[in-house]
Amino acid sequence: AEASSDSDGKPDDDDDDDTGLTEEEVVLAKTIAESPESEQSVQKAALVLRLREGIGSLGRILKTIENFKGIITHVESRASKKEGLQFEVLIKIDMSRQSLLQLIRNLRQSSALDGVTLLADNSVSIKDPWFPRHASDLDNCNHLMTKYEPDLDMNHPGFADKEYRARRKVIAEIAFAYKYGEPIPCIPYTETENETWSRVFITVLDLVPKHACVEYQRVFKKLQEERIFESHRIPQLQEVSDFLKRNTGFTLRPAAGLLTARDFLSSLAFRVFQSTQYVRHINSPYHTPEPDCIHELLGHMPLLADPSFAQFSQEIGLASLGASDEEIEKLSTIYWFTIEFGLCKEGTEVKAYGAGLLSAYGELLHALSDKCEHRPFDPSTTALQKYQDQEYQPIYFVAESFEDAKEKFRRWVAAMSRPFEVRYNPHTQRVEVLDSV
Ligand code: HBI
Ligand code: FE
Repeated sequence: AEASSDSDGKPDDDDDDDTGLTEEEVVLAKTIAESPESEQSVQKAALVLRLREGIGSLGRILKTIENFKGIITHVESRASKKEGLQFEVLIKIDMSRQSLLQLIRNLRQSSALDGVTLLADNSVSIKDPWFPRHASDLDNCNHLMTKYEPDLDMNHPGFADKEYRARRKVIAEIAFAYKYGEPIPCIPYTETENETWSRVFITVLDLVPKHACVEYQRVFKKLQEERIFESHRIPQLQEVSDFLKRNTGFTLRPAAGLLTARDFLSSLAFRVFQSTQYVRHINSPYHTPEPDCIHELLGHMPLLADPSFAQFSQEIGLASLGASDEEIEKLSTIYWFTIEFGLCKEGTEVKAYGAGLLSAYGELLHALSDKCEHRPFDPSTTALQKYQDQEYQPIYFVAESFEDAKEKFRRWVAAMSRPFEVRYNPHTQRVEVLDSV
């Protein structure tokens, strides 16, 4: 099934090209270059080949990939619909960009691998950056950053808790298996998990009226009225996703943990928020250095249902598509100091709108105290501010309003180096690329 979903369904990607190969010789090929990284960096690719002389030629292909120092992570084969002993093979590889280009060139010429050919037109996605064009493409954007996980980090409160680690695994599997368009599986949260939620929920209830921006408060109330936010149980991602959809068109998809910044930001372009579904360890209810669903729900959900904030979020996502690594780093930093830790003016007061503040008692009070520095939000300087994710921020950026932040951000994005423009078409839910070269 994986092979067919990778090769079918996108007829417009399979243009005839000018390699001079006949239809018979040519194979369906799809290269998914997942990031426009530097030549040496390892990237993921998927190739679909048609083998004209039986499955036996697969050995030669694998050997060739090995020669290019590619690491094969997945192989699938199926009989081709074409006449005779023909097969289609899906091969996923991790490979340096340079070798990948060479391999594709080789497969294209087909002399080295007689009987095996590759439709080469998709290798433009190697030349040009690949990025998702539709929310369904986010199925390919689930690359985890292994940073702070209970299995890996001795300082994680769940490190020594076998049961917790097993629970995390079960919930992570749901995210890995998730495909676009499916309902988000319901997780019957345990009593302990609901208890952790309750504790945080009560502290947030306490802080919201005084410190959260009005937009957050308005939606928070609505979530309570609709009985989605209740103190005794963790809401299910699907019901929250439906709520967002009704309000701003945002939807959720389950994420197994911290994603790469590129993958995480790209989903925002489609008004999709990648949300974790597991719960922090009960021993550390008020602080978690990795995102968990309590942070996503209490921190992010209210503002994703606010039209102006939703627009701002999507624009950060759109700016990230096809951006260079340096630009992704800048956009992550802006994301960090706005969506995660942003403050905004409200009359003469300063309020919190960042999710990392609104879901964490300690840092919220710190951010609004005189123990830190407040600077005006300005994308060009904010983007260069170093941030760290283990302790409270020493500096926060204050926006005049979401509208003002959006206006400033737009002007900054216009000066980015990308040689094309992207535009989201809400009717088709596709990103359209407007070439400016
Ligand atoms: N992944 N699941 C998840 N949640 C985040 O908040 C998140 C992420 N990956 C990267 C990331 N945040 C930061 O780099 C942002 O600054 C983009
Ligand atoms: Fe977050």
